[in-house]
Amino acid sequence: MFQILNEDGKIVNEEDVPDLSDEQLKELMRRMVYTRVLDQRSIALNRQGRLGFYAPTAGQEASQLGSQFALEQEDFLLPGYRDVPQLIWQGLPLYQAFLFSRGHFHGNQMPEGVHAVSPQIIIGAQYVQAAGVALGMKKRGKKNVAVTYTGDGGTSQGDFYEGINFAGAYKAPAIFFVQNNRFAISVPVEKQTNAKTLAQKAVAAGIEGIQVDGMDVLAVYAATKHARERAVNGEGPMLIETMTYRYGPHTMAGDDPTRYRTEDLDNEWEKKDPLVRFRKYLEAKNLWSEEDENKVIEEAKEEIKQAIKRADQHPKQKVTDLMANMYEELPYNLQEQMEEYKEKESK
Ligand SMILES: Cc1ncc(C[n+]2csc(CCOP(=O)(O)OP(=O)(O)O)c2C)c(N)n1
Ligand SMILES: [Mg+2]
Repeated sequence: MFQILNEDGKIVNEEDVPDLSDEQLKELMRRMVYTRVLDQRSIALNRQGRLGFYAPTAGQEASQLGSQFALEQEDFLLPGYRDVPQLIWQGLPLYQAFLFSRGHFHGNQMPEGVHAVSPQIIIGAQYVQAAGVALGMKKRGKKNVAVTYTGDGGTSQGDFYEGINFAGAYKAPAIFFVQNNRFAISVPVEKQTNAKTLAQKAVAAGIEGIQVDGMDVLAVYAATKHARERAVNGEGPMLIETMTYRYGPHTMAGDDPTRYRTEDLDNEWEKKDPLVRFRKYLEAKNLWSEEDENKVIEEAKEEIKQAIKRADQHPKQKVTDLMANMYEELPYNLQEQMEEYKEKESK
């Protein structure tokens, strides 16, 4: 397992420490703290009935944000349902992320210049799409990558194998993340596969694979940077397995983690917390203080408050809006339905 920063916030691998400025290091910490607050607020808003679908992210910040930090604006992001943080840092306004949660179509409309699709709910489907997007980039001679994420459970899907195999065959510039948080809802990874690691699945596709400490933001960043460089230089795709953990439930729809996870396991992983170890590292360099942290927390709370307000004020979704956003040209049967709904909505 590739690691740079250990649980105590100490560098264990001098050679691979990424070349990041002090400002960049602080920005990474800021994003992780912000995202932890966003997770807590999203859970609360969901419980108040003010958000819809939500998949908790606490524990996975290093895996999610360390990888996104290594991307360029023109890279194309294909996230899964838990990967809303990457989308936000790639440029999706927060109020739109909230609208996505509520099932409003405007949550799926990427602003100009944000190269991404909305989070995929079908497990693994984004892997095939990422291979296609990456091949398109290659054919156009673009020096960019397509980046996608799935979970440990996702690696059992056919689409997972199809995606990595296709991208491998065409040396398409894709980066495939497997965020191994050890559970697919309640199913532990040991029951998911007999493979010793998920990264080794890359071998069958003839592509590079690496297992990374997903609680170590520097390791995730460095691995992604490396994968990106290889890919844009025509050396083909890469599979990155990040070893991580979700502290919360699978989603807010009602699973109870105490029924499938032991307290010992939770405790073991909380000791590896990505924010704790990175904070220790930055504090030792005099780059972070309690004051910095509190400032980020307050800023995050305020921005979240404004974003939810804006989402509340956004016009309610109509059935005709939904239909108008599905096709460039409506098929005749939907045209008929469109007329019917227009009539209903006018009343
Ligand atoms: C094709 C498909 N099958 C089943 C589901 C239901 N489902 C939603 S999440 C999930 C588990 C996914 O686990 P994993 O890939 O480990 O990702 P994680 O949620 O842990 O991030 C399942 C089976 C689905 N959304 N799509
Ligand atoms: Mg999982």
